[in-house]
Amino acid sequence: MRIISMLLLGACAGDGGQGDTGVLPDAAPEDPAGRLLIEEFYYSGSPPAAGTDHYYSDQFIELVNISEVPVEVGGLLVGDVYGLAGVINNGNTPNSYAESDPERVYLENVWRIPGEPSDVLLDPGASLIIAHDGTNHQPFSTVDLSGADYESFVDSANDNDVDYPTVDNLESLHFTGGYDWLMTVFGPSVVVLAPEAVDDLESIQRGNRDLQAAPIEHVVDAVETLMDGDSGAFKRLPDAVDTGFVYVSGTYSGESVQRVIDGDILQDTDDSGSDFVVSSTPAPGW
Ligand SMILES: [Ca+2]
Ligand SMILES: [Ca+2]
Ligand SMILES: [Ca+2]
Repeated sequence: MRIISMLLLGACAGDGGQGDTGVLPDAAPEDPAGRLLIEEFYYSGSPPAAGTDHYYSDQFIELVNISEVPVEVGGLLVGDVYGLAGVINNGNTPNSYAESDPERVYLENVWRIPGEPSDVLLDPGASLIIAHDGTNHQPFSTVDLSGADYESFVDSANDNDVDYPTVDNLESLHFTGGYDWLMTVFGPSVVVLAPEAVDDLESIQRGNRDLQAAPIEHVVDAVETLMDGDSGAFKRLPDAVDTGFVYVSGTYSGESVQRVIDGDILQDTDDSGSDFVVSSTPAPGW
């Protein structure tokens, strides 16, 4: 069994941190629904630095256990949702399934935390970081993901992705990307699905793309980001999952979106537009 605990929680160890509140000793692990939230999502890529531009290998997703009991995260699915982020090129029009099939989410890529649910536990108040690449991205970025819990590793013949040995790999269930799990820097949407969703995934052909549709009842949490404030028509998530969206100031802005924390409580109204704020300092760990 793997137990992910509060090693990254230094900033919260003092008074008032989420980790201080009512942790039940020796509580039995529970499933993730209602207990696991996306705390931060960094997708925009870094401003030019150290001779590179268009640096995006530092993308990450951070999940937090907001409950008082350990949460079973083995088998958890994470995917990015099909659809344009906005009018990226002249003539782009909304192409998501948010309105045509609001009972499901349509995923371009699906990754899974290896193991049975009880094989991987996330302690109360602890965070779990999923990295594009589990390494220290300095000097190309300020983001250090060498302490990430998992990374997306694409095992391809030409070895373009790096398998960082100290960070466990996610299991690739469905991958349609290039040499790594690059989520669009214009603004992707991500869903976290309960392990049992794997039994209900359906392959959907969209032109030359093969998507995976999952019933929304399996959604544990989600975040919707789009290109800008005028891109609402491009929403990918149905209202039952997320009624709003959030956006950063631009591609390669080095900005992440972070969960609003009200006192000790992570705000969750199923509206990414009010539950997340833009931060100029992506902060894996919390
Ligand atoms: Ca990778
Ligand atoms: Ca690895
Ligand atoms: Ca964080």
